[in-house]
Amino acid sequence: MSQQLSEPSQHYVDGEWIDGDGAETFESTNPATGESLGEFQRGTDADVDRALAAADDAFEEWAGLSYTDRAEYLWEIYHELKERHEELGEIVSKECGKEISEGKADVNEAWDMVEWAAGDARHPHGDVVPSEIAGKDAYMRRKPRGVIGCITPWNFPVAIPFWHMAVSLVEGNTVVWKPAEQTPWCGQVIAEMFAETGIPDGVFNMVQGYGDAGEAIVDDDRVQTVLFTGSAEVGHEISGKVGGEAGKLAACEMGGKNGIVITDEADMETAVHSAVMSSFKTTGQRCVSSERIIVHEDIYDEFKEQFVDIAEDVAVGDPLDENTFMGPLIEDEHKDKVTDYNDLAYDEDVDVLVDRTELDESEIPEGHEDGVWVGPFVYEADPEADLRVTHEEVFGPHVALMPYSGDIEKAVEIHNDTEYGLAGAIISENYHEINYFRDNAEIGLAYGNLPCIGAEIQLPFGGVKKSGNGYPSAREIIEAVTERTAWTLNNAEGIQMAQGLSADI
Ligand code: UN1
Repeated sequence: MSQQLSEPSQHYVDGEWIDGDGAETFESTNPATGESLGEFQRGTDADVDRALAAADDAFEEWAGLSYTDRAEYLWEIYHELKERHEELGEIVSKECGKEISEGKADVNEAWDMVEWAAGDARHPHGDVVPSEIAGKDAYMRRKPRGVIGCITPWNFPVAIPFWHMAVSLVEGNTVVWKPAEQTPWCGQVIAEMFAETGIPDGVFNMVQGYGDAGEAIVDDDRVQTVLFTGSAEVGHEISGKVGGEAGKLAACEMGGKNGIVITDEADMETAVHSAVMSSFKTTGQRCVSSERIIVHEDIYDEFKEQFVDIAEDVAVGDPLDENTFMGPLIEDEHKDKVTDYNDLAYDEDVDVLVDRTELDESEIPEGHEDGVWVGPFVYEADPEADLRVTHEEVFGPHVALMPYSGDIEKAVEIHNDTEYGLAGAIISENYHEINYFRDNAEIGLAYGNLPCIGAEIQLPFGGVKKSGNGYPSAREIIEAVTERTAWTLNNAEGIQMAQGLSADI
């Protein structure tokens, strides 16, 4: 563990590592082994208050710097993330259980985001608008909003914090960040990186802790924008609270019950690969993971046979072993949830095709007996049936195969039959079908002949319906972390006004 600090690890506030106000600590646990990775101070309301005060004080001076001067700190982090790719990827894998190539991909996505944000310091940031009156100049200019509260999840413990913070900081805001309680070590490492850049005190602040610390951030009046990525339950609570407060904004990106439509004009290899990647990578624990595979009846049997074969065989195990496809679930409580949904599938009388809820002892690698193991669970369900398992998000390798008959309109109707609307994919070689899906699927992230995981950071990332109310990432986040000023300047003699107004008195 990259510890230059006293144990248990501290919060980073106002340019200093500080002891928290409370005496309580919590542990980070490796979900593949059950071993402790370190002890962390649990943030209290008082700790959050201190961080917010520091961020508030630091804002004016930070906002007064140029974009490129602010971006310099991010460029340092960009190089550090690249240099420490292997080491940081391993930390991600150990702390959140993603297999090692995914652990490294998390770090890769983080530097992509930092590169985008720091590079954005040299992009145009507003609009020059033609005034309706000759002799007037009209512009839209942006300015930072102030203190941004960032609450991030454990499944992308390095990438998502940079989705939230990189653009926010380059735009001239200050931040108070609470990493997920399951991945405080990643939080610690990121805070160490910021500390090493010498970023002015109070611009970046990190408080470790649980939901109560997050709530203290959300509830405070000094916070101008709350950025949240995580569960629908918490996201809707935050949106509800913040939505009622004048001048405060929330951008929340939540879960999904994502579907893949495979038509009778699909290439079978693309279909099987895309479905397997989308359903089982990250052990189904991406907000964009798919849990509904909607397959045309003419190719259903062939698809089912190939998909089931892979689901039965796919390697679950030590995330640090390069042959592993799926690591463990994040924690026991989550395994209980996934198991309950697998049990519910039997209660709802679907046809279970693969059930690896409990792995065979021989499948569990030595030294990993205390890991949170679960394998794929695959079942066949009638797409017209009103089932909880095919409509509620499980966030695990729990997948319904749903055969459909009819045309692309029917397939998309089934696809849209969920309260969520985050990600989805169509597998087809027919451009009419592909375009119909693109135009009618009720989702924020749509893929053609690809898995529905693995977004590119320069695209908007967010959902519709119950999946979110904003885009806490890349280009779109700028709307949540800046104010727009409409600036009009008269260069002519005398006052000339729009709307036909006369300035005569
Ligand atoms: C999430 O799963 O919580 O596109 C968001 C992807 C990732 C998703 C991150 N960037 O697969």
